[in-house]
Amino acid sequence: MKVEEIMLRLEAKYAHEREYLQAVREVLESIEIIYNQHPEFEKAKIIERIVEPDRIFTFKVPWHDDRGEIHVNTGYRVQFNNAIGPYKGGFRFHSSVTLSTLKFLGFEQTFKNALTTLPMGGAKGGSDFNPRGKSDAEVMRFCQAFITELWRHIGPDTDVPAGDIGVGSREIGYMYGWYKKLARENTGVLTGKGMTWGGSLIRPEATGFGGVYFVEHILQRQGLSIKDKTVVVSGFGNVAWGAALKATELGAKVIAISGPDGYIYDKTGLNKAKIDYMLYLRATCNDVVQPYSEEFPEAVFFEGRRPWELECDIALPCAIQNELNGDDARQLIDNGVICVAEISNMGCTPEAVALFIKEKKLFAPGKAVNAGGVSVSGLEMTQNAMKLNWTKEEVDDKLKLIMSNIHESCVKYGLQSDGYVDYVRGANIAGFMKVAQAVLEQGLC
Ligand code: 2IT
Repeated sequence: MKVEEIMLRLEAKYAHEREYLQAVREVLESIEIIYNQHPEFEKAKIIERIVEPDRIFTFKVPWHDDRGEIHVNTGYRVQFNNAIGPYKGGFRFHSSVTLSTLKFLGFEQTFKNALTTLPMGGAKGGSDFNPRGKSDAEVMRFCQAFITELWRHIGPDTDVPAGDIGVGSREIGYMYGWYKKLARENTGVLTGKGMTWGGSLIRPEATGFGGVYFVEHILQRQGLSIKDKTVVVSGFGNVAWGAALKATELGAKVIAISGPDGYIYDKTGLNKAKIDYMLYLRATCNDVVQPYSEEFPEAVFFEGRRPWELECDIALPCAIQNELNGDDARQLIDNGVICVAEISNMGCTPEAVALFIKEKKLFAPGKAVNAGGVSVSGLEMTQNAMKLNWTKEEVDDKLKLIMSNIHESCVKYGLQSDGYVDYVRGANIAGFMKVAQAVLEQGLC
C-alpha cells in the first residue's frame, strides 16, 4: 500500500471533502508500515474497503417554524463500517455540517469504537439544521421530520444513533418518541436517553470524564498527576462541562472555557457553582460564553480570541474539529504546556499534531481520548438489552476500565525506542488492526 497513491485517488474522487481526506490521511500515514507487513490485507484490498463508507443516506428534511414558514434542511446518515458490531455514532445538528464532516466523523468513529473493546461499528449522521434559537416545538417538528426519513434504516441491532454537537437529551427525546411510534417498538434504538426511559447514568458526563481519566493515565506514566495542574478547556457544552467537572474534582484548576464569541479567563479557577452555571449558560444563552464574565466578575472575557494563548499545563480542546492550529500549538509549547488531549473529534489541525509529536509533547488524539462517550453509549445498549439499570458507580467503574484499556492499547502500538509514546500512531494502529482483521475474516461483504 502506498499512502500517496490511495490519497490521490480519493482526492480526485472527493475533491471537496477536506475534513474526510484529512482524517483518512492521518490514519493511513500511521498504519502504512504495519499494514505492509500483512500481505493478506493488501490481497483483500482492506484499505480500499475500509476508507469508503458502507452506505450513505441523504434526504430532505422539510419542517415549519412557529410562524408557519417552511424550511428545508438536508439530513444524512453515514453507515461507515459494521465489521465489529451494529453501526454506532452520533447525530450532529449544526449549520456547518456537510457530507464531508459526517464522513470524517464516521471514519473516526469506526476506529474509536474498535478501541472501546465493545462490539460497535462506526457511523455518524446529522443535518445542517441548527437548534440554537429554535423553540422546543420547532426542534420537535424538525426531529420528527428527520426520523420519519431515517427510521427504517436504524434499529437496536442495525444502527444505534446518539447525540453530538447540537443534539442533547431534548433532541434525543423527540427522535426516540417518534421512532417508537413509527417502529412500534421500545428497544432503545438511540443512546443518551432520559434516565426514566432507558438512559444510562454517567452518559451525559462520560465524554468529559473519560477524557480526564485518559489524561490521568498519560500523566501517571510520567510519574505526574492532574492534581494542582492548570487546565485550559475550549467550548462550554456538554463535553467541556464533563471535562471541567472531573478535572476540578481531581484537584486541577480549570482557568478557561470558550464559545464561538471568544473565551473566558477565570484566574481563580472553576468551582462547582461555576460548572453548574455552564449548563445554565448552554441552555439559555444562544451559543455565547460572554455572560459568564457578568455573572462572575473575577473572570475576563476576550472577544474573538481562542484560549490557547493562555499559559497552562494541560490543554483540552472540547469544541469542534480543527479548533487548534499550528500557531496555537507553537504558543502552547512556548508557554510550557505538558499535555494536550483532544476531547473534541480531530480538534487539532495536522500542523498542530505534527508539531506536538516532533517536540515529543504528551499529545493524544480524539479517537482515544473522547471514546468514553460512545463507551457509555455501548453500556447503555447493554443495559437496555438486559432490561436492567446499573448504578452510577457500576457505570463509572466500567468507564474507568475501558479508558485504561484504551490507554494500554495506545502504548502497546505507539511506544517508540526512546520511550516516547506516539498516541496518534498507537490509537490508529490499534483501532485499524482490529477492524481490518474483522473485515478480512468476514469475507467480501
Ligand atoms: O463522537 C462521539 O463519539 C459521539 N458523539 C458519541 C457517539 C455515541 O454513539 O454515543
